[in-house]
Amino acid sequence: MRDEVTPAVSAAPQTIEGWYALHDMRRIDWRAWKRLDEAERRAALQEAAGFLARCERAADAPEGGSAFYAVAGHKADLMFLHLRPSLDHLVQVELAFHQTRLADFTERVSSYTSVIELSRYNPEEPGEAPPPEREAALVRRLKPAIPAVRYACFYPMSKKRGEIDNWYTLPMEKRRELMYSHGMIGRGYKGQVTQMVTGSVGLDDWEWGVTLFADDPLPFKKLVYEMRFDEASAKYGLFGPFWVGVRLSPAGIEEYMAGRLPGREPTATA
Ligand code: 76R
Repeated sequence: MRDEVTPAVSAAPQTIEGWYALHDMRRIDWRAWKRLDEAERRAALQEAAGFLARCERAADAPEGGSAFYAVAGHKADLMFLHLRPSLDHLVQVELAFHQTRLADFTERVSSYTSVIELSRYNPEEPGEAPPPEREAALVRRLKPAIPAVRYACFYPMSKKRGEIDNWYTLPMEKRRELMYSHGMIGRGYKGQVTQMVTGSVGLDDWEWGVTLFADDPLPFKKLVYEMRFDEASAKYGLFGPFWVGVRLSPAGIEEYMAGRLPGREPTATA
Protein backbone atom coordinates (compact mmCIF):
# COMPACT_ATOMS: atom_id res chain seq x y z
CA MET A 1 0.00 0.00 0.00
CA ARG A 2 1.26 3.44 -0.80
CA ASP A 3 1.88 6.08 1.79
CA GLU A 4 -0.82 8.71 2.13
CA VAL A 5 1.70 11.38 1.31
CA THR A 6 2.20 11.37 -2.43
CA PRO A 7 5.76 11.59 -3.74
CA ALA A 8 4.87 14.84 -5.50
CA VAL A 9 4.21 16.76 -2.27
CA SER A 10 6.91 15.18 -0.10
CA ALA A 11 9.55 15.51 -2.82
CA ALA A 12 13.16 16.12 -1.80
CA PRO A 13 14.28 19.66 -2.38
CA GLN A 14 16.80 20.12 -5.12
CA THR A 15 20.29 20.12 -3.62
CA ILE A 16 23.52 21.39 -5.10
CA GLU A 17 26.80 20.02 -3.79
CA GLY A 18 30.18 21.67 -3.60
CA TRP A 19 33.43 20.66 -1.97
CA TYR A 20 33.72 17.64 0.32
CA ALA A 21 34.44 18.39 3.96
CA LEU A 22 36.30 16.48 6.63
CA HIS A 23 36.18 17.58 10.26
CA ASP A 24 38.97 15.66 11.97
CA MET A 25 39.14 15.80 15.77
CA ARG A 26 42.36 14.84 17.51
CA ARG A 27 43.48 14.46 21.09
CA ILE A 28 47.11 15.11 21.89
CA ASP A 29 49.12 12.70 23.99
CA TRP A 30 50.68 15.48 26.08
CA ARG A 31 52.51 13.07 28.32
CA ALA A 32 54.36 11.45 25.40
CA TRP A 33 54.96 14.86 23.81
CA LYS A 34 56.60 16.23 26.97
CA ARG A 35 58.93 13.25 27.10
CA LEU A 36 60.27 14.08 23.64
CA ASP A 37 63.62 15.87 23.64
CA GLU A 38 63.86 19.48 22.52
CA ALA A 39 65.48 18.80 19.13
CA GLU A 40 62.90 16.15 18.23
CA ARG A 41 60.07 18.46 19.28
CA ARG A 42 61.46 21.25 17.14
CA ALA A 43 61.81 18.98 14.11
CA ALA A 44 58.28 17.61 14.54
CA LEU A 45 56.82 21.11 14.84
CA GLN A 46 58.68 22.43 11.84
CA GLU A 47 57.41 19.52 9.80
CA ALA A 48 53.86 19.99 11.15
CA ALA A 49 53.81 23.74 10.42
CA GLY A 50 54.96 23.04 6.85
CA PHE A 51 52.32 20.34 6.44
CA LEU A 52 49.53 22.56 7.78
CA ALA A 53 50.61 25.48 5.56
CA ARG A 54 50.42 23.20 2.51
CA CYS A 55 46.98 22.02 3.67
CA GLU A 56 45.72 25.59 4.08
CA ARG A 57 46.51 26.36 0.48
CA ALA A 58 45.37 22.88 -0.62
CA ALA A 59 48.71 22.15 -2.27
CA ASP A 60 47.59 18.50 -2.49
CA ALA A 61 44.59 19.24 -4.75
CA PRO A 62 43.58 21.55 -7.60
CA GLU A 63 41.46 23.61 -5.16
CA GLY A 64 40.18 23.65 -1.60
CA GLY A 65 41.32 24.90 1.78
CA SER A 66 41.92 23.86 5.38
CA ALA A 67 41.83 25.41 8.83
CA PHE A 68 42.90 24.26 12.30
CA TYR A 69 41.32 24.97 15.65
CA ALA A 70 42.34 24.55 19.28
CA VAL A 71 39.23 22.95 20.78
CA ALA A 72 37.92 23.79 24.25
CA GLY A 73 37.09 20.94 26.59
CA HIS A 74 37.56 17.19 26.71
CA LYS A 75 36.10 16.19 23.34
CA ALA A 76 39.28 17.02 21.42
CA ASP A 77 42.40 19.16 21.49
CA LEU A 78 42.53 19.96 17.78
CA MET A 79 39.99 20.10 14.99
CA PHE A 80 41.25 20.04 11.42
CA LEU A 81 38.79 21.20 8.80
CA HIS A 82 39.61 20.18 5.24
CA LEU A 83 37.61 21.20 2.16
CA ARG A 84 38.55 19.41 -1.05
CA PRO A 85 36.97 18.72 -4.45
CA SER A 86 36.64 14.97 -3.89
CA LEU A 87 36.45 12.30 -1.21
CA ASP A 88 39.72 10.92 -2.60
CA HIS A 89 41.47 14.20 -1.84
CA LEU A 90 40.16 14.08 1.74
CA VAL A 91 41.46 10.55 2.25
CA GLN A 92 44.80 11.60 0.76
CA VAL A 93 45.09 14.52 3.17
CA GLU A 94 44.41 12.23 6.13
CA LEU A 95 47.04 9.78 4.91
CA ALA A 96 49.57 12.57 4.47
CA PHE A 97 48.99 13.77 8.04
CA HIS A 98 49.55 10.25 9.35
CA GLN A 99 53.01 10.32 7.80
CA THR A 100 54.03 13.29 9.98
CA ARG A 101 55.81 12.92 13.31
CA LEU A 102 53.19 15.07 15.08
CA ALA A 103 50.52 12.53 14.10
CA ASP A 104 52.27 9.98 16.34
CA PHE A 105 51.30 12.16 19.29
CA THR A 106 47.64 12.45 18.33
CA GLU A 107 44.74 10.10 18.63
CA ARG A 108 41.69 10.64 16.48
CA VAL A 109 38.71 11.00 18.79
CA SER A 110 36.07 11.84 16.23
CA SER A 111 35.58 12.86 12.64
CA TYR A 112 32.83 13.87 10.26
CA THR A 113 32.59 13.40 6.51
CA SER A 114 30.14 15.48 4.49
CA VAL A 115 29.78 17.60 1.39
CA ILE A 116 28.84 21.27 1.15
CA GLU A 117 25.16 21.40 0.34
CA LEU A 118 22.76 24.09 -0.71
CA SER A 119 19.16 22.96 -0.56
CA ARG A 120 16.97 24.95 -2.84
CA TYR A 121 13.49 25.36 -1.56
CA ASN A 122 12.98 28.12 -4.09
CA PRO A 123 14.80 26.97 -7.23
CA GLU A 124 14.93 28.91 -10.46
CA GLU A 125 12.10 28.27 -12.90
CA PRO A 126 13.03 25.25 -15.01
CA GLY A 127 15.06 26.30 -18.02
CA GLU A 128 15.82 29.73 -16.52
CA ALA A 129 19.52 30.43 -15.98
CA PRO A 130 20.39 32.40 -12.82
CA PRO A 131 21.83 35.88 -13.42
CA PRO A 132 25.67 35.91 -13.43
CA GLU A 133 26.00 37.63 -10.02
CA ARG A 134 23.79 34.94 -8.46
CA GLU A 135 25.84 32.28 -10.20
CA ALA A 136 29.05 33.76 -8.73
CA ALA A 137 27.50 33.94 -5.24
CA LEU A 138 26.49 30.30 -5.59
CA VAL A 139 30.02 29.22 -6.49
CA ARG A 140 31.38 31.17 -3.47
CA ARG A 141 29.09 29.16 -1.21
CA LEU A 142 29.80 25.80 -2.84
CA LYS A 143 33.57 26.38 -2.82
CA PRO A 144 33.99 28.77 0.10
CA ALA A 145 37.10 30.43 1.40
CA ILE A 146 37.17 29.41 5.08
CA PRO A 147 36.32 32.66 6.91
CA ALA A 148 39.40 34.32 8.40
CA VAL A 149 37.81 34.65 11.84
CA ARG A 150 38.99 33.40 15.21
CA TYR A 151 36.31 30.90 16.26
CA ALA A 152 34.50 27.94 14.76
CA CYS A 153 31.70 25.78 16.08
CA PHE A 154 30.81 22.43 14.56
CA TYR A 155 27.99 19.99 15.22
CA PRO A 156 26.13 17.33 13.31
CA MET A 157 22.33 17.28 13.19
CA SER A 158 19.38 15.45 11.69
CA LYS A 159 15.75 16.20 11.09
CA LYS A 160 13.23 14.11 13.02
CA ARG A 161 11.55 11.09 11.47
CA GLY A 162 9.18 10.33 14.36
CA GLU A 163 5.75 8.74 14.20
CA ILE A 164 4.08 12.10 14.66
CA ASP A 165 6.67 14.69 13.74
CA ASN A 166 8.40 13.60 10.58
CA TRP A 167 10.24 16.24 8.55
CA TYR A 168 10.41 13.93 5.56
CA THR A 169 6.66 13.46 5.24
CA LEU A 170 5.87 17.17 5.51
CA PRO A 171 4.57 18.63 2.27
CA MET A 172 7.14 20.58 0.28
CA GLU A 173 5.18 23.80 0.81
CA LYS A 174 5.35 23.45 4.61
CA ARG A 175 9.08 22.71 4.58
CA ARG A 176 9.64 25.71 2.33
CA GLU A 177 7.78 27.89 4.83
CA LEU A 178 9.78 26.53 7.77
CA MET A 179 13.10 26.95 5.98
CA TYR A 180 12.16 30.51 5.10
CA SER A 181 11.57 31.32 8.76
CA HIS A 182 14.82 29.52 9.64
CA GLY A 183 16.71 31.56 7.04
CA MET A 184 15.26 34.83 8.39
CA ILE A 185 16.64 34.10 11.87
CA GLY A 186 20.00 33.27 10.31
CA ARG A 187 19.97 36.50 8.36
CA GLY A 188 19.67 38.42 11.63
CA TYR A 189 23.25 37.31 12.36
CA LYS A 190 24.65 38.56 9.06
CA GLY A 191 28.08 40.04 9.60
CA GLN A 192 28.44 38.16 12.90
CA VAL A 193 28.19 34.49 12.00
CA THR A 194 28.93 32.71 8.73
CA GLN A 195 27.39 29.26 8.35
CA MET A 196 28.43 26.32 6.23
CA VAL A 197 25.88 23.53 5.93
CA THR A 198 27.27 20.22 4.73
CA GLY A 199 25.05 17.28 3.80
CA SER A 200 25.98 13.84 5.09
CA VAL A 201 23.05 11.52 4.32
CA GLY A 202 24.77 8.38 3.04
CA LEU A 203 28.19 9.69 4.11
CA ASP A 204 28.16 9.86 7.90
CA ASP A 205 25.99 9.16 10.93
CA TRP A 206 23.88 12.33 10.98
CA GLU A 207 22.13 14.11 8.12
CA TRP A 208 23.99 17.41 8.13
CA GLY A 209 27.05 19.04 9.57
CA VAL A 210 26.75 22.66 10.65
CA THR A 211 29.94 24.71 10.83
CA LEU A 212 29.68 28.24 12.14
CA PHE A 213 32.45 30.84 11.98
CA ALA A 214 32.63 34.07 13.99
CA ASP A 215 34.97 36.54 15.64
CA ASP A 216 33.25 36.11 19.00
CA PRO A 217 31.97 32.75 20.30
CA LEU A 218 28.90 34.22 22.03
CA PRO A 219 26.83 34.63 18.85
CA PHE A 220 27.12 30.84 18.34
CA LYS A 221 25.11 30.39 21.52
CA LYS A 222 22.68 33.21 20.71
CA LEU A 223 22.02 31.99 17.17
CA VAL A 224 21.62 28.32 18.02
CA TYR A 225 19.40 29.21 20.99
CA GLU A 226 17.20 31.51 18.94
CA MET A 227 16.81 28.80 16.31
CA ARG A 228 15.74 26.27 18.96
CA PHE A 229 12.50 28.26 19.31
CA ASP A 230 11.87 28.21 15.57
CA GLU A 231 9.68 25.33 14.39
CA ALA A 232 12.26 23.87 11.99
CA SER A 233 14.59 23.25 14.96
CA ALA A 234 12.10 23.19 17.86
CA LYS A 235 10.02 20.39 16.38
CA TYR A 236 12.29 18.71 13.87
CA GLY A 237 15.92 19.34 14.87
CA LEU A 238 17.98 16.54 16.47
CA PHE A 239 21.48 17.49 17.50
CA GLY A 240 24.78 15.72 17.98
CA PRO A 241 27.79 16.84 20.00
CA PHE A 242 29.23 20.33 19.65
CA TRP A 243 32.87 21.29 19.23
CA VAL A 244 34.05 24.86 19.59
CA GLY A 245 37.58 26.08 18.98
CA VAL A 246 40.01 28.89 18.36
CA ARG A 247 41.71 29.15 14.96
CA LEU A 248 45.42 28.37 14.81
CA SER A 249 47.64 29.44 11.96
CA PRO A 250 50.07 26.77 10.68
CA ALA A 251 52.90 28.50 12.56
CA GLY A 252 50.60 28.80 15.61
CA ILE A 253 50.81 25.04 16.12
CA GLU A 254 54.34 25.53 17.48
CA GLU A 255 53.18 27.92 20.20
CA TYR A 256 50.16 25.78 20.94
CA MET A 257 52.26 22.65 21.45
CA ALA A 258 54.53 24.68 23.76
CA GLY A 259 51.50 25.52 25.92
CA ARG A 260 50.57 28.99 24.68
CA LEU A 261 47.44 29.89 22.74
CA PRO A 262 48.53 32.37 20.06
CA GLY A 263 46.85 35.78 20.23
CA ARG A 264 44.68 37.30 17.52
CA GLU A 265 47.67 38.76 15.71
CA PRO A 266 50.52 36.39 14.89
CA THR A 267 52.83 38.94 16.52
CA ALA A 268 50.57 39.72 19.49
CA THR A 269 52.30 37.38 21.92
CA ALA A 270 55.55 38.52 23.43
O1 76R B 1 21.07 28.93 2.10
C1 76R B 1 20.47 29.97 2.46
O2 76R B 1 21.01 30.97 2.95
C2 76R B 1 18.98 29.95 2.31
C3 76R B 1 18.29 29.78 3.58
C4 76R B 1 18.83 28.59 4.38
C5 76R B 1 18.68 27.22 4.11
C6 76R B 1 17.98 26.55 2.93
C7 76R B 1 19.59 28.71 5.61
C8 76R B 1 19.99 29.90 6.17
N1 76R B 1 19.82 27.46 6.11
C9 76R B 1 19.29 26.53 5.21
C10 76R B 1 19.33 25.14 5.32
MN1 76R B 1 20.61 27.01 7.91
N2 76R B 1 21.45 26.56 9.69
C11 76R B 1 21.32 25.37 10.35
C12 76R B 1 21.77 25.55 11.69
O3 76R B 1 21.11 24.81 15.41
C13 76R B 1 20.10 24.73 14.71
O4 76R B 1 18.94 24.87 15.20
C14 76R B 1 20.24 24.48 13.24
C15 76R B 1 21.67 24.49 12.77
C16 76R B 1 22.22 26.85 11.82
C17 76R B 1 22.81 27.51 13.05
C18 76R B 1 21.99 27.49 10.55
C19 76R B 1 22.31 28.82 10.28
N3 76R B 1 20.19 25.03 7.62
C20 76R B 1 19.73 24.46 6.46
C21 76R B 1 19.66 23.03 6.63
C22 76R B 1 19.22 22.02 5.57
C23 76R B 1 17.74 21.80 5.72
C24 76R B 1 17.12 21.04 4.56
O5 76R B 1 17.67 21.03 3.47
O6 76R B 1 16.03 20.45 4.77
C25 76R B 1 20.08 22.76 7.92
C26 76R B 1 20.20 21.41 8.57
C27 76R B 1 20.41 24.01 8.53
C28 76R B 1 20.83 24.17 9.82
N4 76R B 1 21.03 28.99 8.17
C29 76R B 1 20.76 30.03 7.30
C30 76R B 1 21.84 29.50 9.19
C31 76R B 1 22.10 30.90 8.92
C32 76R B 1 23.00 31.79 9.80
C33 76R B 1 21.42 31.22 7.76
C34 76R B 1 21.35 32.58 7.08
C35 76R B 1 22.38 32.65 6.00
C36 76R B 1 22.37 34.02 5.37
O7 76R B 1 21.34 34.40 4.83
O8 76R B 1 23.42 34.67 5.45
